Parts: sequence; structure tokens; C-alpha cells
Amino acid sequence: MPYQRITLTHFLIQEQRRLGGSGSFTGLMTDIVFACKMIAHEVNRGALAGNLGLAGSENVQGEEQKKLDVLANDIFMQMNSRGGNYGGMASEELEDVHAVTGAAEGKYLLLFDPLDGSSNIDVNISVGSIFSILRLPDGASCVDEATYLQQGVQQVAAGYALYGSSTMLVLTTGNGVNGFTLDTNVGMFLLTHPDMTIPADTKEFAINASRSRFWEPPVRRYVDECLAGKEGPRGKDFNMRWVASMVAEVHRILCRGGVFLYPADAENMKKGGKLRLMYEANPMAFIVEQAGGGASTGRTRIMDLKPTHLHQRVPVILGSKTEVDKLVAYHAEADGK
Ligand code: AHM
Ligand code: MG
Repeated sequence: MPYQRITLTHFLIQEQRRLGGSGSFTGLMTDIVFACKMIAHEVNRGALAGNLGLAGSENVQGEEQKKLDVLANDIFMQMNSRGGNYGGMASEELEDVHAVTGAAEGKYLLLFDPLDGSSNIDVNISVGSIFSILRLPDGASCVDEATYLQQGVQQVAAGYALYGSSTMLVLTTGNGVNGFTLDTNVGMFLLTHPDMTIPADTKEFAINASRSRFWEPPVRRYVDECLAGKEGPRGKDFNMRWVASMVAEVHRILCRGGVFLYPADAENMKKGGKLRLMYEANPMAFIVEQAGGGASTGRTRIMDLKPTHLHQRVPVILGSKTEVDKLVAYHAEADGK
């Protein structure tokens, strides 16, 4: 019964009481929750609402935008501008930072990927939204990109919405990770996955193996050892998954463990990697670490990276702690450290 579960709103109020906060955090999350519900609705209506297919435009990364990329971005921008909580925003889909007009009291910055995994939209496979909340430093300007270039360790909160067989919202405020499922009958997110924890050990890895010819030696070594199974150095059989939606992969890892890799390789190295630091790597690293996992580029803890530009791309290795540590050790060995 829905009334027997804790709603996301009640959860946020409890958190706020515990922290002795002023109420603004509940406000900023409320805006995000509305946006995610609306995006879930549009994703769910799909072809019925004419939402599938290309928008006929490119984003700042030179990637073709889907109609739902554009719609989800508009929804995120609109819904999060109204509450006056955010001084500014930055989106994977927009070239420049966006100062929220009339939000003089906004004390936070919102960075987001409105629809991650958009290659999956037209084929009805899970996609998601990812967000990261930063503090707006006193006196800093919301039109200045430098204001947004904060390290992952400075995040106030991070989360994602997963538009899958159920719509879920997974959130960390730096005090563990909690997952909420949208009950569409009552229109509320209810706490279904309290205190999500990633098992340290796993038998599952996720990587786009079509890129194996470009991999660096430590990544190749790790995957080869997994593939060798029981007879190999790992002494156990591994399973492999690749959804091509980072949100879905991270969610699977939060639920049952595993490791996810989108490493820098010989082909994407000049761009720094594939995934974006500010909208994908940092928020997911915060969530994964809060759930007891690890998140690294292979050479540096992701949340320690000092961002150099808004749309910066980085290598990402995250998930079960033992596996991430092993991959970091393989990189160090390969680098002669
Ligand atoms: P997007 O933000 O343009 O959707 O790109 C990010 C996505 C991730 O969700 C996913 O892990 C990766 O790109 C999939 O890449 P690939 O197409 O190489 O499988
Ligand atoms: Mg993305």
C-alpha cells in the first residue's frame, strides 16, 4: 500500500531536520522531481506523442539530437528555473552556462544530462536523467563558466532518474544512497530501495567490447582475465552486460554489483574519453562511492579531478570496490608505478 511507504518528500523533510537545514534543499529537489516525472511521461508516451526520432539539430558535442533530448532539456530548464533555488544551470545539451533570470536568491547550481543513453530512445530501452547539485560560491557569477568548474567532492547532492520498466529516482546527499519508485497511480516517488549498497565482489562487467582494438593494455588485461573464467587467474566465470545507457548500468551495479568501464582508448583519447565529467562521471561517482563502491579514471579518483572545461570528457571505471581497485592497480603497473 502506498501510504505504508515513506514518500520522497517526507524523506527529504526528515533529512533536512536531521541536518538542521533551512528548507531550501527540499525546494530544489522538488523542482527536479517534477522535471523527472514529466520526462518519464514523455518517454512513456513515445511514438504516440510523436516523441521518437531525430530533432534535426546537433548539440555542442556535435552529436545529433533526438526529439526527446531537446524536450527533456526544455523540461529540465523550465521546471528548475521557477522555484528560484538555482542561480544557474549547465546542461550536456547546451553550449554555454545558463544564469537563471530573477533568481537572485538562488544559492545552488544545477548541472544535468537531461536524457542519457539517447541512442536507446527509439528502440524502447531504458534511458535516464542525471543531475549534480553544487553550491554557488558567495559573490561568484552564474554567467561565468569557472563558477561551475568545481571538483566532484564539492557536490551537495547527485542523483538520476531511470526511465525503465519502472521509473525510479536514486539520490545521494552525501549520507548514503536511497532509491524511490514512482507509483504512477498516486504520482509519487516512494522509498523502495533504502540504503543501497554495492557488493564489493562481483562476477559481472560492462564494457563496449566493439572498441577492444583501441583499448589500453591494463583494460585489455582486466577483460582478458574475466573472459578466461574459472580456468584463468580470476578463478571464476564472469558475465558481461552492455546496455549503452549509463544510468541503467549504474542502477544494475547498485542493485547487484558489477563494474562499468568506458575507458580512454586510442581512438577517444584525444577528446579525453567518452563520458562527460560534469554531467555523467561526477554525479555517478558520488552515488557509487556513497554506496560503498569505487570510481576512477584508472589513474585518478574521479571526484578529485579538477575540471578544466564544462564539457570535459574523462575515462570512467566504476562499481564494485574490489574490481575498481584491481583496475587501478593494473593501470599503475602498466605505467611503471
Ligand atoms: P549520451 O549522453 O549522448 O546518451 O551518451 C552517453 C552514453 C552512456 O549512457 C553510455 O554508457 C554510452 O554513451 C554508450 O556508448 P556506446 O554508444 O559507445 O555504446
Ligand atoms: Mg549522457
